[in-house]
Amino acid sequence: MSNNKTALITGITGQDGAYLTELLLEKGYTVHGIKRRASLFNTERIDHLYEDPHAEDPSLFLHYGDMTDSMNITRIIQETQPDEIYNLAAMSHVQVSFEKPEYTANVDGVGTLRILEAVRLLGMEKKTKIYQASTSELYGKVQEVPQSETTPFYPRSPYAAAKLYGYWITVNYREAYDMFACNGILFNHESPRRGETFVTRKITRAAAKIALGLQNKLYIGNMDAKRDWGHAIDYVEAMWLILQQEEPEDFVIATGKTTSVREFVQLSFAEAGINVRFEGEGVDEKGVIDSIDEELENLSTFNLQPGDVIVQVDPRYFRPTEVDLLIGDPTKAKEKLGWEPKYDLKSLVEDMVRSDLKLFKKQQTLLDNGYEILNQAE
Ligand code: NDP
Ligand code: GDR
Repeated sequence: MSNNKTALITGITGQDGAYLTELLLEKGYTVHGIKRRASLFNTERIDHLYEDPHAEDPSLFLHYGDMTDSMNITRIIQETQPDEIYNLAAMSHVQVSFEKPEYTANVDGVGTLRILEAVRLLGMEKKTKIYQASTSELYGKVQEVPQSETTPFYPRSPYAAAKLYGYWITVNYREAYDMFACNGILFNHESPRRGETFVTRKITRAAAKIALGLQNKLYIGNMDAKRDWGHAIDYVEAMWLILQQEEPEDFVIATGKTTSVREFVQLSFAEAGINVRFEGEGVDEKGVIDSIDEELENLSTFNLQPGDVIVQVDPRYFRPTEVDLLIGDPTKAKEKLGWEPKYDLKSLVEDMVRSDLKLFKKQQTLLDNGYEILNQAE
């Protein structure tokens, strides 16, 4: 049932864009999304939601666009007349931002300004509410824990520095032009739809592939880093709640618990049936098979046995400046938004590993039947 509200989502093809689209369609919104032109299809995460534009009364529409193109963004906002804009588009990979700093600043920083300024230019300040995808990366070098809405920022990457601009320009437009523009300061959130090069998904994919005998080792970076990991399904609900408030405000969204990358590796492999213990230190640290669940023993084409190394540190994945410890304080969100996450770390890991096992079982079936599979980047 339509609720007569229209939302525009930038970054609709990403992890959060896909879950948010599902949520808004369920709530009866008409949803418009901006996708980038690519030489290959890039709408895999939302294909199950897409309706033929020729169908009767469709509620999801996609528009070609780019955060670096002001005129394109302004035209799409004018044409779609959204009640709510969710600005999720970003070059969102912290390590890649060290390699593409200027582009990251343009998309993640100035891109936010382009949205705000388009709304102002079109005289839609009183009509359109804006959600800005801010991040726990803003806290960077630890100033205090847990991190709340009042904790000082100290960005540690070109990504975080660009997002810092996005955060403050959102606050500035809210104060200068009385716009309903809010920052959600979201801590890491993951899911089976998480991009394959973020650490959690890289780990759950490796755990699944190793358990199925499709891979024999996971190469990883800094396992001492600690993150406050939640499930994207819970976090997109918070985005929506932030725009349903009487007053525009900024909110920290987090679980309040932190876990090291090393522990995430152990939990994920255990979920796939392999118990891992760690030996050695620093770059010499290794994850060794402690035991393998009985039903897995015959599965490995690499004939992996207890004592074999399956996790190895590769300094290639170290960052020039690292964020060591993130742990969020979601008190304000709980009190004002009534937000409460439904997933904990255990159910998140279960969801991701089971989904990757399913995915790679499909691939295994193809391989067993003589079909070649294109290798994806690890
Ligand atoms: P993803 O990387 O999965 O998705 C990013 C989206 O932005 C994709 O749709 C991508 O398109 C799009 N995009 C990238 N560059 C451009 C561009 N130049 N013009 C238009 N679109 C572009 O990120 P998530 O879904 O995980 O995150 C959503 C937002 O939330 C991001 O802004 C991220 O920085 C922020 N964030 C994420 C957190 C997390 O833990 N996931 C935590 C806190 C903040 P394409 O599919 O074509 O690449
Ligand atoms: P992050 O997520 O940088 O927190 O940004 P990521 O999963 O990339 O890294 C988390 C931590 O794991 C360490 N790490 C590795 N990271 C990757 N990607 N690959 C590895 O092999 C690896 N080994 C160890 C990292 O050094 C880091 O400490 C994510 C993104 O979604 C941002 O867009 C978002 O703003 C923040 O979360 C909150």
